[in-house]
Amino acid sequence: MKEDGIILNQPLLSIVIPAHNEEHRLPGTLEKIFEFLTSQEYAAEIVVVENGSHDRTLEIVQEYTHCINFLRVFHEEARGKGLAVRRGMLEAVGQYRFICDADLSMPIEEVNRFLPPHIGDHKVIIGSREAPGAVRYNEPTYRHVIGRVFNTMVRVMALPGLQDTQCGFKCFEGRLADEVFRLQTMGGMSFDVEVLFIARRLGHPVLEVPIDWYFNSDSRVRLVEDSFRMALDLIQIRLNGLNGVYSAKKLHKEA
Ligand SMILES: Nc1nc2c(ncn2[C@@H]2O[C@H](COP(=O)(O)OP(=O)(O)O)[C@@H](O)[C@H]2O)c(=O)[nH]1
Ligand SMILES: [Mg+2]
Repeated sequence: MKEDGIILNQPLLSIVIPAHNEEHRLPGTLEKIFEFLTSQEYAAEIVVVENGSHDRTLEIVQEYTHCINFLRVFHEEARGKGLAVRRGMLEAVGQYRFICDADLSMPIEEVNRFLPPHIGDHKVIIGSREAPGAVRYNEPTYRHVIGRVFNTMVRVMALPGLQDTQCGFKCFEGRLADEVFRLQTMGGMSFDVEVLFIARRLGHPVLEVPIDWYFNSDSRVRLVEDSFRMALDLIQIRLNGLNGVYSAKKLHKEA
């Protein structure tokens, strides 16, 4: 659908869902999103990217494409949420592209708060469990504490002022998404920090939107392994910033 940078029949919204071993959670999520989107006045699409699964996630989503005509699914071999989101955000064609965790821990009805007219001039709008007005339901203390420690590191190392970069619900204006996700290098769980760092580098402020968030104990995050990796990635992001890896000039060279 993308031809020479021009998008034909562009929907307002793309919902991009990274999915890894999600055969149980994804069907309910797709049905809820389908029901919600068909009740809205704007055009939308759903883009699922599955990678590294050992279950029937891919086949199940392929089956859904027969009954949801605005659903597309892609597959990558190597595991990594960042890899999947990058692919999905670049395949998506919406005027706004919304990253959405498969467990729908934020009710999908809230997605409209990430779209005009609610966002002013912002092109990067992120769901926040920390902004005033946000409510976390059922989150165990240990997960909350780990999250706050990581956020302190994120604020010191890469993104001063942002209270919650790790929530799985984020919206990017489409043309900016094409730039930011082309510059993304990280395929794992640190990609959120990296893409927000890139967006700021390109001159775009990030708006945190308070959300209702329901903790789901079924998690793909490997707490020790992923936390260690993410701490190292913060250093890498700073180094990349210093070395011009996120420079807008690279986009023009590539094009
Ligand atoms: N495609 C893909 N998605 C992933 C991968 N790891 C996690 N995810 C997705 O990222 C989202 C958040 O995962 P979840 O387990 O709910 O993380 P938590 O809420 O932070 O504990 C879900 O949609 C997962 O399927 C991966 O390697 N590949
Ligand atoms: Mg989750």
